[in-house]
Amino acid sequence: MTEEFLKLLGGAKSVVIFSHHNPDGDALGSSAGLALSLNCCGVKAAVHVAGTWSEHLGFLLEGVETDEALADPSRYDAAVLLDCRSFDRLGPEGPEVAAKMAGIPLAVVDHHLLSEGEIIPGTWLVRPEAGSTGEMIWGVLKRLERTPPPAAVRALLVAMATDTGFFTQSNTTPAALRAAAELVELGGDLEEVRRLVSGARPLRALKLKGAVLTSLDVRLDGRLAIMRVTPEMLLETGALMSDTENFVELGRDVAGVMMSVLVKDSGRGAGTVRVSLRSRKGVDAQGLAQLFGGGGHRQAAAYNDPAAVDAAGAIENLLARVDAFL
Ligand SMILES: [Mn+2]
Repeated sequence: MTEEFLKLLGGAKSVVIFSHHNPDGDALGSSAGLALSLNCCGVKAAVHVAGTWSEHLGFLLEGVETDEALADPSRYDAAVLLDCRSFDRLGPEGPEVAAKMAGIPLAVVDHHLLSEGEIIPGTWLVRPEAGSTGEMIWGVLKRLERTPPPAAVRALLVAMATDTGFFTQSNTTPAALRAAAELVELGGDLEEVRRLVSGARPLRALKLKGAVLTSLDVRLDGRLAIMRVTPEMLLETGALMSDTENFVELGRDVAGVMMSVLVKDSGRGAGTVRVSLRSRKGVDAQGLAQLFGGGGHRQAAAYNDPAAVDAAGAIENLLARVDAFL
């Protein structure tokens, strides 16, 4: 952690926090955890959320000041970008946000893999070995000697738990477990976190899960599992695309599957079909995602297929290139 990074975040009196488009548990949890912890020590912290998020994670934003309009960016003396490294990752509103924030010092906290030759300036904190951005935020708070309030402890545990598959995936390092243990010592309750994250889904999300499971197909001698979400499935179940969080994991439950793929087609045409990948150890999901302009981690990656207009097209394009990875 550079001194420059700590000075920027430690010295700021008013901070705005961003994370990637359609934030997941780690993005929302680390945003809320940081905002609530900064609020506690007299810093004004607001969160700007881009896109949509899974409804059951809404509790994370309770008590958090949000700033969706960004009407007066000059009120902030620092911006923080979490779980990604570019305002491009904010989706359609990325360029507008980048322009608004142009004059504000930026601190980046991210655990995604670096591209070759990528240079890390002093106000970037990038640790691809970290299990989650939540784990990194906890490290930052310790260095700044800030004690998170109970809601922030919970939010950071949600971030860590959701990004590590409840501390079971290969990114669950000793450091990740230690970070979680420290938060449990501060009063964090993993049973409560599990209930909030996995036990409070809307019915429509389970109906969609059933349809997605029905679509499960294995290819390449059982090494590849492919599932899809189609506009028809969304219509039939009344579910939203944001209800599909973690569905991609389902394919990995099939014996022999080395990579699980979820193709998400919301019916908006070319460039919008999202492909999520989860792989077993030794299979490079990120390398495959990069072929299509995406990224992520070695065993969890995603991309928007630039050429496909629907799920069937994205599956065809995937099958043409996936062989080399399995
Ligand atoms: Mn993450």
